[in-house]
Amino acid sequence: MSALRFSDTISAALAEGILVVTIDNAPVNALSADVRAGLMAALDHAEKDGNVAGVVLTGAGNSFIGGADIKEFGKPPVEPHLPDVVSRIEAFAKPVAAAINGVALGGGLEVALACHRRVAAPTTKLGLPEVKLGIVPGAGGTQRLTRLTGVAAAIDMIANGRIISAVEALKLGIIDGVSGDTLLPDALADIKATNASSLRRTGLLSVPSETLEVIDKAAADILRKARGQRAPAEAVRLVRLAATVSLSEGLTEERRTFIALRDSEEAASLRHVFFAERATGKVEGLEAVAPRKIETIGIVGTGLMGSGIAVSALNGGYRVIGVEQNVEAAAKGRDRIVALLDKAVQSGRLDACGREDRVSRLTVTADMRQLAQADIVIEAVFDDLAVKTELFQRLDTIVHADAILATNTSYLDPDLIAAATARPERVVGLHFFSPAHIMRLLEVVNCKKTAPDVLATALGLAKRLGKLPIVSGVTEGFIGNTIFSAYRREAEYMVEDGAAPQEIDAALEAYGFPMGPFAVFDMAGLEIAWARRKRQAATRDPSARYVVIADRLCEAGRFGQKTGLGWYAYPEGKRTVDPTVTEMIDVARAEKGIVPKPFTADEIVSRLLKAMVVEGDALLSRGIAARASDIDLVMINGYGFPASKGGPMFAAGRR
Ligand code: T1G
Repeated sequence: MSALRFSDTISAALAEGILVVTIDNAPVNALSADVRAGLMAALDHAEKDGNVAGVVLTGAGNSFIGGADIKEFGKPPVEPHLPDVVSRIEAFAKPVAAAINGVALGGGLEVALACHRRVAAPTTKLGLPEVKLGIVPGAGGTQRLTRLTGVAAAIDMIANGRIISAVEALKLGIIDGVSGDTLLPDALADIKATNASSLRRTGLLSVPSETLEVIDKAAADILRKARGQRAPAEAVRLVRLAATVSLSEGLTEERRTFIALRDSEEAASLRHVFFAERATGKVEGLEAVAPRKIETIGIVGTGLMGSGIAVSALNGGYRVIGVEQNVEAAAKGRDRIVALLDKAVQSGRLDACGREDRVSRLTVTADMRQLAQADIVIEAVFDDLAVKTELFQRLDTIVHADAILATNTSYLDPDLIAAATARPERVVGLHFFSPAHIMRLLEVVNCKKTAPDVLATALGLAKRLGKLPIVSGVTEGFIGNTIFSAYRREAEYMVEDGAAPQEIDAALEAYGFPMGPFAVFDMAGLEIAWARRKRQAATRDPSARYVVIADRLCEAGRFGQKTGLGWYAYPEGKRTVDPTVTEMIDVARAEKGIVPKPFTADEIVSRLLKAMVVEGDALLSRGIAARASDIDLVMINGYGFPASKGGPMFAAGRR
C-alpha cells in the first residue's frame, strides 16, 4: 500500500481501491485544526483520484477520535470548522466508512455519523458526552443521532452524556456492524459491498416516529436531574427539534446553541474540572518512580468504611482479605460486603458472574496472620490513635517487608501512627469518603516519612479502584474537612450576624449545592462536630470568635435528623423551620449585643466562598494542597460543590 500524507496527523494508503485514512493525533486523536485540514485534503485527493472507489477513516492507537480538541476552546476558531468537514463527508459522492476503534466521542462520533457506513471493534465505546463539558454537540450530533435512534434514545444518550458499548450502539442502529478482531478488513469488505449509487446519508433520513408519551418521559427524567444546568435542557430541545425541522435548520440552531454554551461560565467551569481531574495524579518528582506491585489488599475492620473499601478493591480486580476481631464479626463483615455486591446486582450495576468473581476473591477472617499475603493493608478501625498505633505495630510483625500500611483516619495525625511503626516510610494515608464503594474522592495523605514509591503505589491503586486521588499533606482534616470546617464556621457566624439557617441553605441550593450547610449538618449529625469542638476547647484561642448555638442545640439533645430535631425540626421526616431554634438564635445574638442584619443570597454565597478560598490559600501556602484545582475537585467530589461552578477556588476567581 503506497503511503500518502495530508497533514502532520493525517496519512492514508490505498488498499484495493479504497483510501484508508488514518488519524494519528496522540493521545486521543482529538479533532485539532491539523486533523480537520488533513481530512479535507484527504477528501480532495479521494475526489480527484479515479483509482479511489471509496474511503475508510480509522484512528491510530486506542482512539478512533476522542472528540473536538478541548484545548482549542476559548481560542478563535480555525478553519476548516468541524461541521464543514462533517457535512462534506456526508455529501461525498464516493462511499465513506468509519472503522471505529477504541473511542468515538463527541466530534469523533459526529464524524462517524456522517459516514455512510460504520463498523466498530467489539470493545469500542461511543458517546456524545458534551453536556459533561457544559455544551451540546456542535457538529450535527443532535440532528444525526436522532435520525438513527429516534428521539427518546437520543435524549437519553446526549442529555446524559452517556457512553455506550459497540453492542448497544448496534442495537440502537447507530452502527452497521461489530467486527471480529479484524476491524479494518471488515470495514473494507463492508464498503466494497456498498452500492455507491445509493449511499445512506444519515442527515437525509427521517426521524423514526415515537409516541409523545415516550419522548416526554425521557425529557422529564433529564430536566429533573439537570438541577439548573443549561446544557442538558438545551440538548433535549435540540433533539426534539430534529423531529420537526429540516436538517439544515436543525444544524444551524444546534451550532448557534453550541457556540453560546461554549462561551458560558458553566462550560468554562466544567472544562476546568475536566483538566483538573487529569492533573491530580501528576505529583512532582514521581515521574520516574516505579510503583510497587499490588495484587492482594488487606483490610482491617469490615464495618461501614471497611466493607465499602473492600467492594472498591474487589471491583478493582484485587484479592481482598478482610480481618475482624473474632469469627462472629468476620462473618458479619463478610455478609456486609456480599450484601453490597448483591445490591449492585439488583441495581443492574453488576451481573451475576461479576458478583461470583468478586466473591471468589474475598476472604474475611479473624486470623490476622493471613495478612502476610497482603501487598497493602488498609486499616478502617475505630478512629482512635492508640487503637490504630497498636494495630500498625502488630501488622509490622505480620506483613512482608515491601507491604504498605495505609490508614483511613479522618482526623488523627498519620505521622504519629507512622512514627510508632518499624518502617514509617511504608505508611501512607488513604482517606476514603463514605460510602467508600460509591464516592470517587480519595485523599492520599503524603506523610512526612512516606517513601516516594509508596506514594506512587497509592496513586496507582486509587486509579485502579476508580477513585479520584488528591494528594494531601498532613494537617488536621487534610484538605476537605479543613475547608468544610471553615465553611461551617462562616455559616454559623452569619447566623449570629443575622441570616437564618434556612436563608443560608436556600442561597446555597440556588447556587447549585444539592443541600445547604445546615441541612447537611443535621443529616450528618451535630454531635460529631460538637465532640471535636469539646476536644479542642482547652486549646482554642479565647480571643477567636466562637458561636455557641450549635453547642446549645446539642446540649438540648438536638443532634439532627436522627433525633428528629437539629437546626430544623423533622415532623414525619420533613425538614421544617423550628421557632425554638429561631428563639435560640435570637438569644445568642442578644447575649453578644448583635443587632441582626439582613443578607442577600449573593452576599451569603460570596461570604462562604471567601471563607473557603482563604482556607484554600492557606493550604496552598503551607504545601498541604499541591494546586488550587485539587482543592476544587475535593469540594466538588466530597462536599457537593456544584461542578458547574468549577469549585471554590475557580468560582472565586471568576466572580
Ligand atoms: N481534547 C483535548 N485533549 C484531550 C481530549 C480532548 N477532547 N480528551 C483527552 N484529552 C487529553 C487529556 O487532557 C490528557 O492530557 C490526555 O488527553 C489523556 O486523557 C464538536 C465540541 C478520550 C476517554 O468529552 O473522555 O467533541 O493530561 O487521561 O483515561 O460536538 O480523555 O496527558 O496532558 O482522559 O485514556 C468531547 C474527553 C469533546 C472526551 C481517554 N469529547 N476525553 O481517556 O486519557 S467536545 C470528550 C475523555 C466535542 C463536538 C464537541 C478521555 C478519553 P494530558 P485521559 P484516558
